[in-house]
Amino acid sequence: MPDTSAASPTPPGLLDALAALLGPRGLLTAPEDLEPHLADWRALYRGATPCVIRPADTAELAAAVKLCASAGVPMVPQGGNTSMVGGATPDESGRQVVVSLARLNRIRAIDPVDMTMTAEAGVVLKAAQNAAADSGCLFPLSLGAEGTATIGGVLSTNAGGNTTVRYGNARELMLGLEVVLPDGQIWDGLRRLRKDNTGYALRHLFTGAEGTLGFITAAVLRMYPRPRDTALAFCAVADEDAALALFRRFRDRDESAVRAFEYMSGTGVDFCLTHIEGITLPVQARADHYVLVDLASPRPDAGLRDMAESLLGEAMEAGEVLDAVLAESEAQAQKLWKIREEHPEAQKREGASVKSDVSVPVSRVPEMIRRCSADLRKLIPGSRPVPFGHIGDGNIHMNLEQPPGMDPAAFLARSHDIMDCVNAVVREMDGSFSAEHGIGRLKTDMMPDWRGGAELDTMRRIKTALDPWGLMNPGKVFP
Ligand code: FAD
Ligand code: 2HG
Ligand code: ZN
Repeated sequence: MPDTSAASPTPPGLLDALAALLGPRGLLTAPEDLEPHLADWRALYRGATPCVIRPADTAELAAAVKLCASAGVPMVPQGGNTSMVGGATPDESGRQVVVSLARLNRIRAIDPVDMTMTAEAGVVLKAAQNAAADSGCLFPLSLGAEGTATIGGVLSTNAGGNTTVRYGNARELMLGLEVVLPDGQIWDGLRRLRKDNTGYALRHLFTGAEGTLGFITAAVLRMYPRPRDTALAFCAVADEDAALALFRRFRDRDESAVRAFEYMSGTGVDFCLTHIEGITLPVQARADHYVLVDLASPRPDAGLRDMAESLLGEAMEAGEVLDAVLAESEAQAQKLWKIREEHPEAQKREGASVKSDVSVPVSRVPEMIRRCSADLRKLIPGSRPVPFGHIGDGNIHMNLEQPPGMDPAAFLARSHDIMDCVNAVVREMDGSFSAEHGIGRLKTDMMPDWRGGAELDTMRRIKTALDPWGLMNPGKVFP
């Protein structure tokens, strides 16, 4: 059994053995090289590590994992390090080794007949999308961090994003996996089968496990026909109910065409107008609520623009839509999407904010936004609720911005009160406290309350079976 006592430093000889195995490109130890790997995107955590391992391929990773495992050294998988919950950051002990998958960045195969792509874990999501497009197909997963987030990261968090409403979460876009287990064994499950009922679906265990069960090194991804007709509308809507009513109009007319349907508050759009260059308000007058309706179809004659005009006209007559703009070009469509995508960055620049990535049944979203906003304003007078996100999935980022002028640290000290305030409403509605970002380090203390009893117990048994020494991403997911 390896020595896993918290007090033990990096075992002598391990760094030399890793250096001999991985070469200078595969092992970073200089402080300036470690720096980008130590903190998370939100700057919630800052850890320490003796080194960053950057293997060139699966076999090298497996050999490095064997070395670390036999030395009892904990390992933290890291992809693009865009986690919203501190999932890829080492702790402060200085014992946890960061394992970056960045050099496993090959697209091994693309098959437009099977509609599959075999991509390594370090392939950046945007690169996977581009590779699919080059082969005349679509890899539909899309999120604000797609220029940095990796295939290994999106699968390990079962990321959602903007197109879940049409194509599902990352899990639904994955057919097979290759994994390096915590003891260094390689499991080759890179099957590209649509049907494969052969015992436990291990691939689904590693998806969403946030690096606590092993390293995803490659995946078979599912592609779709590329869109040949698109339409995009940015709408000012009367209220939260009108946003949902508009979603239903589009969904009920042609569910398969609704690629994304995103809600934004007036406050969030105001922040984007203030802080992000190149953003202008596309509609005539400011509103308290907006939605972005993104339509796409593989049929060139789908007539999506006509459909959008007709449904928006009906919605205006019904008083749901106050004003709307349809993109006239791809460039304008991108500009409209930018307003939505820059919400996290604009919130960051406005000051301190606390995020609550929650979901409720779609029908309850308007009530949830209203109740949470009212409760949050009461909890911290002057604070500014900034709800936005994936209304079609019932997943709203029920975020709260600090009151202007308040000390950011004093506001952040209330983080848990703020999240509890939102979660209390969400719980009453049979929702979830973690819709798409995962648990990471941030939400481990919520697990017993929300997923306690048989559920957490079963998760622990699975964890112990696969990682008996607790070396994989310790301090994440489990309290
Ligand atoms: P990392 O942050 O590096 O890691 C995430 C977790 O996965 C960690 O626990 C890590 O240990 C583990 N991990 C990473 N790679 C592997 C691997 N190969 N094997 C095993 N474990 C691994 N998320 C959404 O779901 N929807 C959104 O719309 C969305 N928008 C975002 C917008 C912005 C601006 C930002 C900064 C983040 C956003 N996120 C979103 C969160 C984040 O991008 C996702 O969680 C993404 O899936 C993380 O990918 P990554 O490669 O950066 O993973
Ligand atoms: C998004 O939908 C991401 O843009 C980030 O999930 C959400 O910043 C957030 O709270
Ligand atoms: Zn989101």
